[in-house]
Amino acid sequence: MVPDRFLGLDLGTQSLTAVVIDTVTGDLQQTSINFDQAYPSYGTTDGALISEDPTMVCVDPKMWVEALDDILGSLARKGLTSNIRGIAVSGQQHGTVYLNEAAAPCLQGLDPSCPMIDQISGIFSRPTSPIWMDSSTHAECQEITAALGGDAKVAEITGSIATERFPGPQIRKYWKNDPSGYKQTSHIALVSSFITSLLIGKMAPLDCGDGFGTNLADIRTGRWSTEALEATAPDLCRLLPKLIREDDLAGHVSDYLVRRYAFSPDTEVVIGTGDNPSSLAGLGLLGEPATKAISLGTSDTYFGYLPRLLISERTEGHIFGAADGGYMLLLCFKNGSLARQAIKDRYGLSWNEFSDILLKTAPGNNGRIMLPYIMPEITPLVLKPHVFRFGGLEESDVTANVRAVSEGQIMAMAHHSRVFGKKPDTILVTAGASENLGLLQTIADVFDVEAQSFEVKDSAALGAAIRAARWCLNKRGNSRSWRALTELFTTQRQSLVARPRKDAVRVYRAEGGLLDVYAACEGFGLGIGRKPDKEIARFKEFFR
Ligand code: XUL
Repeated sequence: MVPDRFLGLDLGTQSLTAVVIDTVTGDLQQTSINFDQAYPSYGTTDGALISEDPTMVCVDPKMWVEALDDILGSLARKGLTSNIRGIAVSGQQHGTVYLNEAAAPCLQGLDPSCPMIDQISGIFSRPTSPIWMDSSTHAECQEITAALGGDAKVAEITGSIATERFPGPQIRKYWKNDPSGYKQTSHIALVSSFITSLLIGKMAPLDCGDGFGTNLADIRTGRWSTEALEATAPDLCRLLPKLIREDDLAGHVSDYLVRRYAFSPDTEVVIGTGDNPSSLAGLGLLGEPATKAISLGTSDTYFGYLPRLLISERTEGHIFGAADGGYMLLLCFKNGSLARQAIKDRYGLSWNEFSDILLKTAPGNNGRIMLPYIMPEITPLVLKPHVFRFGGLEESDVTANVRAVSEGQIMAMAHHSRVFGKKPDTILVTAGASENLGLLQTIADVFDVEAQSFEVKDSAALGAAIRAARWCLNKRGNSRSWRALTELFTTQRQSLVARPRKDAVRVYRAEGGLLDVYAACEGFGLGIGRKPDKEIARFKEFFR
């Protein structure tokens, strides 16, 4: 059988992952480079540079360029590149890369005899890229909101209220703080379009999956919004990539990839997208609104497919584009695995021990709740880090803290996801922590739905490979559904399933249950509610 191979590249926060799929045999190969380990000279922690002010988080984009070269080299050494038919990129969302006039000619003329890193140092107008973990643009968010007429109006136009980590406020801050750097910028890429540009040797367009996560595009028309651009920075339209509504061809691999890594010159590169829209495709959720996904990655995200736009007035959650031209909804929780990891490390536990504690202790934790804002939080918006402990949660109590951090995070998802309407039929759980049965069971109990771990941990990289495959196969007249393609790479594998336990569901969801207590604790934590003592006392009385 002649292989029909497609490559998905996911440039995440902590690592770059390549997944090569073969749509003839169903074979899947994966390889990954961890940024902290491979590139210590960039000084990152968990892939990011957090400054003294914890709201400022950036990366030197040259590190990503090195990683791309290294992963392509490793695929070439394994003999995998020559018959790859199509490639697509998935990138951590919202990060911006600022390029100058030298960038376009440099990418076009890359010399295959030496690595990219030796050739691209002069193409950046800004040495660092703010990434999705940055929350330093609160003032700019307020300015944009005022110019556009309030939160609801910004959300109606762009799909989200003005959001600290999004490119619009980030670009505004750059223009305000460094007008001459802004002037020297001739192109602003997002991570997905930047990596795609490196593959095709020219400036790549941006898809609406990533483009709608900018506060700059109009979610109805799929074009850059003149109003939003004007509220952000002068002459911005000229700097942004072309915005594309549905999956399409970005170009063919550059001569550099052909000559340095033995790709065939016919290899097609499909437009890139954000890691969350990519996961949506990788999980087979395009066109499947009843199933939602929870990704337990660096950030935790809750997301799902939307066949049409939500028209309710909404100031929470985000609407992004989906690869089929539809939409997706998303909530992002920044203190995801980093907060769980901090608790696990604080008490010297292994992940198995962490999971066992969740399986063996009683749901509800006797009313003890943690709001683990170790870093500034995105949902709900918390700019000053603080860990709240309620209900007599003692720091010395290991099991209670494990349960409190896990329940706190999962209840935050259940509480805030109500903005998207009725609860899902099933939840697919993906990314690093999805193998943790204790977390899976807690998700099933808090949401009162079946929670299934998704067998392939790298659903974003798989999604990118599937997007490449689907577009290229369609073009050849061999069209396949999203679901058929996903199933080809997942059905044979055994996945973990957790079903909701009736008694536990009652503890969380009955009136006065832990979800109600959580809401009161969160209100207090945000400074908009009184102390939740009454709710906690009532819970302890009824749910012991
Ligand atoms: C989504 C978000 C994160 C990043 C990093 O809005 O900020 O999920 O995409 O993965």
